[in-house]
Amino acid sequence: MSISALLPRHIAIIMDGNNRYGKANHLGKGQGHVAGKDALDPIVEYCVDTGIEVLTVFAFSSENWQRPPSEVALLMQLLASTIHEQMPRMHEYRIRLRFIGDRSQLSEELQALMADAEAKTADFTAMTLVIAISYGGQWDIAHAAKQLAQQVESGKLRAEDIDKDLLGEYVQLADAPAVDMLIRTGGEYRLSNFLLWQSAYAELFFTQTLWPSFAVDELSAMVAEFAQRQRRFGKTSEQIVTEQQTP
Ligand code: M2E
Repeated sequence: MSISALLPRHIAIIMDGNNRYGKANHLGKGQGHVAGKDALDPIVEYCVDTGIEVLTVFAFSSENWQRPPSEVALLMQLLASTIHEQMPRMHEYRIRLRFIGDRSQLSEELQALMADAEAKTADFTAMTLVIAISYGGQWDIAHAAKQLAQQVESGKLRAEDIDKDLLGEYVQLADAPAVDMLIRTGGEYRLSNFLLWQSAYAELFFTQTLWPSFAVDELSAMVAEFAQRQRRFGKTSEQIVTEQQTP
């Protein structure tokens, strides 16, 4: 098996634990998110250096709108300032920035900032960094279904021609490789409506580490574990048993 077959092409991260980090470190309200914002930079650099094609992070979920209004407002502020601050780094590392999620829920100002960031980095090829904002896996699938339904309604498509491959062309990130590794920090064992369709065959990784404390060493250990799992996957269970019996 070649080394590239053992390396994930697409890593997705649920960056959970910011608020608990803030409480544990006696930070002010919402300051855990500020700490969380800085944790991403070394992770992005590791992924570029390792040759990961796509890194997708869950910045704000469909369900996060139900958080206290003050926290939602702070997160929106933080998203806007982060996108702004990240632009020089995107140019330096030649990273293409993309956003997925229901943009209609966001302010015109934030929507414009996102569109501008995507346009300015569209030709970069070192890696694609995808930020999920106002994103939910169920929204994503429903949104794709609605587009197919509209084609049926207008007579461009027959219902009987809808299958998983066609629906898969209409979900977010249809042009990217499927998620190979899905990581959740912060100690919960849930997918929380993240990339449901795209993670159908993903290897799952969970850690107690709160997002602001998540560092490259731990990610690198997970990528090594991913390679081990792929190695086993490439063999039959009989081969694995034989291997364990041979000292
Ligand atoms: C992020 C957004 O909790 C969020 C606060 C803002 C920063 N963040 C976590 C992000 O996910 C935009 C870019 Cl360009 C990068 C990271």
